[in-house]
Amino acid sequence: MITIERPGLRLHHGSAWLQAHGVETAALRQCLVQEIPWEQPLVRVFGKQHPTPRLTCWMADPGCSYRYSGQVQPITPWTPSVQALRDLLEHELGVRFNSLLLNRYRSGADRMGWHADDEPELDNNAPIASLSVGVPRDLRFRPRSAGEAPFSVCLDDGDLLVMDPPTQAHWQHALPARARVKTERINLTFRRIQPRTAMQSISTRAAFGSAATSTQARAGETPSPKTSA
Ligand SMILES: O=C(O)CCC(=O)C(=O)O
Repeated sequence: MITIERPGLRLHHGSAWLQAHGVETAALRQCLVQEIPWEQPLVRVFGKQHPTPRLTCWMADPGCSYRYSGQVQPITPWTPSVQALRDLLEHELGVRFNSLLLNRYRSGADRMGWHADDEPELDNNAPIASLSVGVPRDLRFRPRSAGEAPFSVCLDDGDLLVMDPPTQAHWQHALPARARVKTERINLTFRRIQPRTAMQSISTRAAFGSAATSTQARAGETPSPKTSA
């Protein structure tokens, strides 16, 4: 694993981490495509509804619900292949994740806007662990206040990226569109949330990536780097 450090940020990047742990990523991707009930929720941005520019699924322990664009999303129970990944991460990182956002980017047109995973219901002492399968995509990072230069981490098939606290307090991330990318990528971002306060929105803040406020973020256009969530 490579550690990337900046003021207020610490990431651990494991290349081909899944393959190194015996996972066949092409088979995993096929399995996820088939077994996950993918949805394309509508999100309200500046009073207008838009389909989120990617497919998603919220998977979690009972009680770990969240609200998306004003609607409570159903919890999808852990599927066998995702449960196996959760167990592997627990074994390797010593963290029991209780919730997961899956994002399926069908091509380079699908994207996610600037946001930080800093909702109040998240356990801000726990890391966030992200697994990627499929075509490589750049995950961009930028500081929430001026000073440090933005940078990218290229997340390739099978990669693990762990974001340690307090990264979310000081940095945002985004997955920009890439016109030349024609094939698919699935990302699984495992989190620890506090079930009591879980009825809150991961995504009302992140729908279209204009990155502006926590009610808009996360979907996909590239906003001004000056804007913070
Ligand atoms: O697809 C990715 O790598 C980013 C996912 C992400 O930012 C999130 O789920 O919060």
